[in-house]
Amino acid sequence: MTATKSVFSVCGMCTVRCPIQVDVQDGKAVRIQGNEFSPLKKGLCARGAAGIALEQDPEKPQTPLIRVGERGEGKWKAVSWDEALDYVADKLKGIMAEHGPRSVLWSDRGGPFPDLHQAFMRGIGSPNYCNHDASCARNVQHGAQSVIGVGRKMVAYDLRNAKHIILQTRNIMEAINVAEVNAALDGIAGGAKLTVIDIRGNVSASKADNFFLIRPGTDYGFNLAVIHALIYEGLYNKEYVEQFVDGFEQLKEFVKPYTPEWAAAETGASAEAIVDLARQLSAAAPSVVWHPGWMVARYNDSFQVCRTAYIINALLGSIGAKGGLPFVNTAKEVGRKGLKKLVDLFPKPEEKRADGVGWKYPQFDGGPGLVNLAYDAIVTGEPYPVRAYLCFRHDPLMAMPDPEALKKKWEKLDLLVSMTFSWSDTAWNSDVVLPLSTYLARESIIAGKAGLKPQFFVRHRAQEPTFDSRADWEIICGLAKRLGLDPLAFETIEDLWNYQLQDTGVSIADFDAKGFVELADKPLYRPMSEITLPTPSGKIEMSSGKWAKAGHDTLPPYASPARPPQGMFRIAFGRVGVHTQGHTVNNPLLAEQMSENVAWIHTSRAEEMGIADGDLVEVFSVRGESGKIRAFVTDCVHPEALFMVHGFGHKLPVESRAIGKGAADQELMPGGLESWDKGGGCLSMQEHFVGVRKI
Ligand SMILES: Nc1nc2c(c(=O)[nH]1)N[C@H]1C(S)=C(S)[C@@H](COP(=O)(O)OP(=O)(O)OC[C@H]3O[C@@H](n4cnc5c(=O)[nH]c(N)nc54)[C@H](O)[C@@H]3O)O[C@H]1N2
Ligand SMILES: Nc1nc2c(c(=O)[nH]1)N[C@H]1C(S)=C(S)[C@@H](COP(=O)(O)OP(=O)(O)OC[C@H]3O[C@@H](n4cnc5c(=O)[nH]c(N)nc54)[C@H](O)[C@@H]3O)O[C@H]1N2
Ligand code: SF4
Ligand SMILES: [Mo]
Repeated sequence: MTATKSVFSVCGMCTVRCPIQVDVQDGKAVRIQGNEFSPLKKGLCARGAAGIALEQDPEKPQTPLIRVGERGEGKWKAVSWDEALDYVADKLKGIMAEHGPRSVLWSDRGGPFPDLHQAFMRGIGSPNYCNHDASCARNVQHGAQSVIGVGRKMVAYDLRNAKHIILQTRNIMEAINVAEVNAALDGIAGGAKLTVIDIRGNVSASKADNFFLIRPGTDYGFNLAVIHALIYEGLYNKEYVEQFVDGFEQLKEFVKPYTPEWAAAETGASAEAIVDLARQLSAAAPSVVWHPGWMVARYNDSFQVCRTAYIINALLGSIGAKGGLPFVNTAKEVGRKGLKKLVDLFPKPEEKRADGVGWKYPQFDGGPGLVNLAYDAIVTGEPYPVRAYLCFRHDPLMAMPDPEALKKKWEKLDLLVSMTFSWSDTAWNSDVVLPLSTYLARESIIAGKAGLKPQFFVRHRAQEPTFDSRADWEIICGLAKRLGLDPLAFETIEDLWNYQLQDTGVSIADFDAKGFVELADKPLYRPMSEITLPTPSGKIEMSSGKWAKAGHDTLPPYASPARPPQGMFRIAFGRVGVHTQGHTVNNPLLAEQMSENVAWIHTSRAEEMGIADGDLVEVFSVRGESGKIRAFVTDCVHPEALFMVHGFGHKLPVESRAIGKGAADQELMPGGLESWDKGGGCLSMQEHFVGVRKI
């Protein structure tokens, strides 16, 4: 046995991308820990520790595959990488010759490395780069942009220094980002209060000082009442508002009817508790973090929930404050040069986007677009036909509502390629599967991370791939070469890294010590007076000028969510600590931790229906789709909600540990692809009712 070497890398078990160090023995990864030089110290979450099982698991695509049967039939021809890349490149050439480069659509799972993907799309001349975010955090992104003019990650959520943390639709203790969990726990240990606003008692709620179990979908009403209390009880920061806020009088007038008493009837929270919360916040201000949420693709007014979270932070003076939401720094703000972008290798296509973002919807962020709207162009041919879809590390058939409707939308595609490190519903329904090496067996491009201390970080390959898979850069540069995109046809990862680093004063060797390179010695908190906000007014906007110009009212009246019809529930979903979305359910180690999901049903409702805890029940949609799942009967969920952890109910025969375990929430949302929040762009996945019957 040879000595163990330790390789600095980046976890890929979820999108958070924590810094890790991997022990490698005889060319195989044997142990993963958090990067000891990072805020993780050596800690990691359960999923991160299970990465080795993923690498070694034979139940994943092991070679490139080309479909030989019908889509979804599961009949494949195994081919070499040359054959697979030639096949995809030839198909793309044919489609582009007939329908133009704009007919090619790309989607991925976002994260820190999309520069390479965007460069590829620019290279071929298509404007249609998208990511998954319409089913995740677009409403927060647009919420931030509408209030402070910049994206949600351009402020930090300074949990470690906070005096009061509010989690609304945000379950920090189970929907994990390791550094964030550590910061929140440090904050709480240092005396910060924790308030949780949720529809069920989750793990975060178990640590809360104040817990509001509210009626599902009433958060906007709750927040308007908090704003009412802050303003009419004189609890907001008047100086800050005068200096930095635009539209305060309009907001004050708007929230007049939304008293705490009104909200009590609407949300189920008591008026006194809402006023008391406002007082607690005022006492802790400006070191308050009212978290604007993460997975907020839930309701038609979720954008307003995110916006009002930022507005509350602004009224408390916490935007820009230490212990609140300080502005982060990029390389530029600390006097350094950023990475050279791969997208700059090619000119920006002039063509408008197929999803309407930037022209039909000028208020939305053009970067990742709204992929669900791009699918409509496949069906309608408007504004032009989309005929090829390259789906990278993204499983829309699990991540979007109503998979049967989505498959129908994809029928007219001439080419559907899935690049993935595990089987997924989307891979199974593709024409070509290109197996991506797991994060332990691939390098990634260098990424820049804005922060109080900005940094560059890199993923090294810890071991060679167990099966015949390739790194993302190998796949994309291989396609680039075949399509004549010479500037992007890098032959080695070092060439690529050197291109990125060329103006930065940082060399690849500088990453050897810690796996990342910090661009500043200590955290830089910039005072509000030094911040230039790119909103139309230059101030924090209570009513967005940009959205108003696009014809959208950002202080709309509250609309009460419909009550479920007699005997039915509102579907609700979320995460659990030991799984990531749908793609770890078949992981040998994590399947052992939790092999199926359960349906949370309130005790009173279960009694009415004769359902006991642990009973097998059938949950059905209004259109008749159904799933079998065990009931978890509890007092800790709102009686209107039926909650389940997302990602279960797999049907693929190639996943022996996941098949037939639990139910799939996305299948219980008929017509869900057409239901989206016009303010923020996210799908509204909890605007659906389900029924339950005992089997
Ligand atoms: N009904 C319902 N729908 C949802 C959600 C829900 O709770 N309920 N959650 C939504 C949310 S918040 C999101 S972010 C999306 C997520 O849904 P997706 O965007 O599809 O994301 P993942 O499941 O994380 O990963 C997608 C695929 O990429 C593959 N993959 C390849 N390489 C990698 C890698 O390096 N790392 C990782 N992690 N995966 C890789 C995985 O195997 C998986 O098949 O789904 C959304 N959709
Ligand atoms: N372990 C683990 N960690 C993850 C992930 C994972 O898959 N697994 N995924 C990552 C990703 S992609 C994301 S986006 C984040 C998601 O992070 P979060 O958004 O924090 O996680 P969720 O569990 O989706 O939802 C948070 C809470 O919203 C509650 N909720 C549902 N409906 C309502 C409502 O109407 N009102 C209120 N107030 N609350 C409601 C749910 O009960 C849940 O407790 O997690 C990230 N971290
Ligand atoms: S939160 Fe867990 S799974 Fe996600 S990147 Fe970090 S260690 Fe990996
Ligand atoms: Mo997400």
